[in-house]
Amino acid sequence: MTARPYRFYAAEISYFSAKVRPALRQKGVHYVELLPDFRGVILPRTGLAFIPIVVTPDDETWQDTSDILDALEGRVPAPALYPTTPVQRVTAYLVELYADEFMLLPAMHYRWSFPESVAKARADFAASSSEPDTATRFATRMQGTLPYLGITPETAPAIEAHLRDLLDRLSAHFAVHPFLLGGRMSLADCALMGPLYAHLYLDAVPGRLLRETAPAVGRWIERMNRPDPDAPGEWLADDGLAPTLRPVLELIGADAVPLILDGLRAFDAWAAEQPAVLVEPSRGVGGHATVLRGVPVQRFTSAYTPWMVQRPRDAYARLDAAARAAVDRALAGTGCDALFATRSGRRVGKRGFTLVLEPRKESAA
Ligand SMILES: N[C@@H](CCC(=O)N[C@@H](CS)C(=O)NCC(=O)O)C(=O)O
Repeated sequence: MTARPYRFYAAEISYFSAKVRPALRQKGVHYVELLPDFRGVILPRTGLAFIPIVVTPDDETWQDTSDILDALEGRVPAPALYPTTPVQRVTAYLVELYADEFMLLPAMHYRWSFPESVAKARADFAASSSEPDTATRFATRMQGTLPYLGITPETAPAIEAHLRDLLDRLSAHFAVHPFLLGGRMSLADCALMGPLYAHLYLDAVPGRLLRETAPAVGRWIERMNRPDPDAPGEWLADDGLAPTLRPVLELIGADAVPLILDGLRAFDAWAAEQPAVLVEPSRGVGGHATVLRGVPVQRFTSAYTPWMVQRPRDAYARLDAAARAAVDRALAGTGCDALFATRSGRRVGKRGFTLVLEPRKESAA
């Protein structure tokens, strides 16, 4: 008898769906991909209108791509997507943070700031929805988020320059290595597929830019979407990072880490003012100023950022002193090391699928 499949509610042009799909395929999981059914499945199961979700063969619901990939790795360990050696493991979480949090800027900018991209995205949204009016309203709402993310005519040149640099550096890397950590896909590649495949490859204006200026990135995208579960390859030996990955980490350290840390500081300042009990923050808890390539940026302060920052920080904190020293050496001078130099005040967790500010432990201080 054939086992029941995993049910993956997702969309081709959805950022976070593109992060999970290659993992399901690399692991050779028996799954079906279904268009999102918000009223019948997603809202009743999660209380949230987010995609993707996964419903397992034994009827568990998984939501939030970081939790989905963690759960999948636990349930289907081979081929592994999470390196167990310290430098590669922390790097994978670091790239996940960058892909999920910072890369929203170029991905949303190139989808919603250019009329040609907007027209295609609106048509794609309508095609993948059973309710075209809802899809249109959703598209309008997404376009309206640009200023909250810090995407304005003033910041656009810096965002575009960042993407061009990223494409150049990834092209140089993928000319030598099939995946970010060597010959095998990891969490880092999966996360980067969100912006690079679902938005920047499929959208009209950046799709041309990618195809014309970064064909090696296009080949990586196609490889990621069609992995062979029987031939997953190997990460670099001895917990190594490729010399060609260093410029990518330097770019993350120069542009993304300072912006993420400014968001985190603003969240921490908000959190310090909250009562000591469990608090359910809204998605945005005010606004803050940051800088990208010397350009002032005003952004909303996301309650989700601290939850994502905890992932690489927790992976780092769990290491013994020798392993931490190895990570410090590997990241020294990239700017990414700044992420591990401080720890934030109050933890963000989940109750069910809901993000919460954990109660303050008065005695722990
Ligand atoms: N952190 C979530 C984010 C999911 C997410 O933002 N999904 C988008 C589509 S790619 C969405 O459903 N957005 C709906 C909204 O923002 O209201 C995850 O990793 O799954």
